[in-house]
Order: sequence, then structure tokens, then C-alpha cells
Amino acid sequence: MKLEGRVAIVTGAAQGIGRAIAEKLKQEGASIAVADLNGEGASAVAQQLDGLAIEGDISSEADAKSIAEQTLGRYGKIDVLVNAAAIVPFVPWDEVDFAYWRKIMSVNLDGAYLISRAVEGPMRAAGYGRIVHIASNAFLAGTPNMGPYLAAKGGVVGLTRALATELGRYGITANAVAPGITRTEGALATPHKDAFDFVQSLQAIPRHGLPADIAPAAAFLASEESGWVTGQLLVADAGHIRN
Ligand code: 4PL
Repeated sequence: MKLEGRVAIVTGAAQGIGRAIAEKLKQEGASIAVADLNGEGASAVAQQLDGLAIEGDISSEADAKSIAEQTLGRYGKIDVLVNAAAIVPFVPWDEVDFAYWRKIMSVNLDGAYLISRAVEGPMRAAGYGRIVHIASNAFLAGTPNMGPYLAAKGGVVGLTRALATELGRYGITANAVAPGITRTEGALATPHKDAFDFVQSLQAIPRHGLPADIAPAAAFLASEESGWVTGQLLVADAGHIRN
């Protein structure tokens, strides 16, 4: 139980990797704020975990602040942010127009900034914090049909390094996890579902990735014992990419 007494916000926690991380952090003893654009989904997961459901859009500055405030109101502190909220697009490059580019950047990169900003104040005041962003090994692999997503996830890695540098003096670490292709509701709803066997042929461990395969890496970075690790990208992808 390496998160006993800790309070964690998990964004994108209604489904997929975010949900698996929320479940894992709960198992490790944390109280969980289950934040998601999908309020009904957030409520269902929060009920399962005896946590706090928060409906909100991290690409809205007001919503990002509200997620932090509601968590403080219920639990009195924020020890951990795991930001798993993201759009997982499949869009051929020729169909990427500027409006679509902006949409992905808004949620996947602006959202990472806004939710980090919203939690860093209380973390600074407490002299303790663990920020974990969910990036992707697609940034490392150059996976096709995800142009704006690759750019945004690269930005998330840069943001993570900046947060580590700027916030280390306040007792806050910032790291990112780079999952490989994972059997989430989001990925399975797109043509990415047809890539699992091909990607498996590139992995060291020959099976499809599940959300529960990613959660332990996030839990380590969310825990106190990871305190000497900051600004890092932890690749959790069965050996698809050797970073
Ligand atoms: C290798 O993050 O990392 C498909 C879909 N293939 O979302 C991803 C790979 C996808 C990925 C990703």
C-alpha cells in the first residue's frame, strides 16, 4: 500500500488507461478524484472506488481549476495528479486540417498544461507532489495516422521536463508514462484496432497490451518512493520501442 493516506486526481478515469490507473491507486490506498468529460462514466467509477466523481473538460481553464478545487473541498489536499485524459485519433495526414489540429492540441497538450497549473499551487504549499502525465510511445515510434497526437504527446514530454525543472525545489516530481498500443475503449473504437497483431510482432512480449499493464508504471511514479526520479519518460510497451 504505497499510497496510503494520499489523495490522487486521475483525469480520463471513466475508461481505458485512466480507469485502470484509478483502480490501481485505490488498491494502493489513495483516495481518488475521478475526473472525466463523461460525467456518468466518472460517477460509475467513483462509486466503484468510493471516490469523488468530477465532470470536467481539462481543455477549459475554469474546469481544470474546478477539478482541483472540488478535490481540495472533499479531501483537503492533492498529493498526486495522473493526467490520462486525451483524444486518441486515427486521422490520415491528408485529412488533418487546422481545426482538427487545434482540437487535439487543445485537449492533449493545453489540457496537460491547464491541469498541471491547477494542481501545482496546493502541491507547492504542501511541499509535496507527484505529477504523472500519460504520453505515448507513438511519439517515439512515429506511428502513422496520428499527426497532431504525436505533436501533442511530444509536447507533453517537454512539459513534463519543464515541470520537473521548475517544481523540483518545492518537493514536486513530474514524470510521464509512454504506453504502447493498448486495448482501450478509445483505441478499439478506431482503425487502430487492426494494428494490434502487427505491433505485437515488434514487441519483446508477444501479447496485446491491456490497461492494467500500464497502471503499475503510473503507480510507481505516483508514489513517494519514486522521489529521486523526475523529468523522465517511462516506456511501458512490452519492448516495442527501446528508448
Ligand atoms: C503504437 O497511443 O502508441 C496505436 C493509438 N499504436 O494510440 C496510441 C501505437 C496507438 C500507439 C498508439
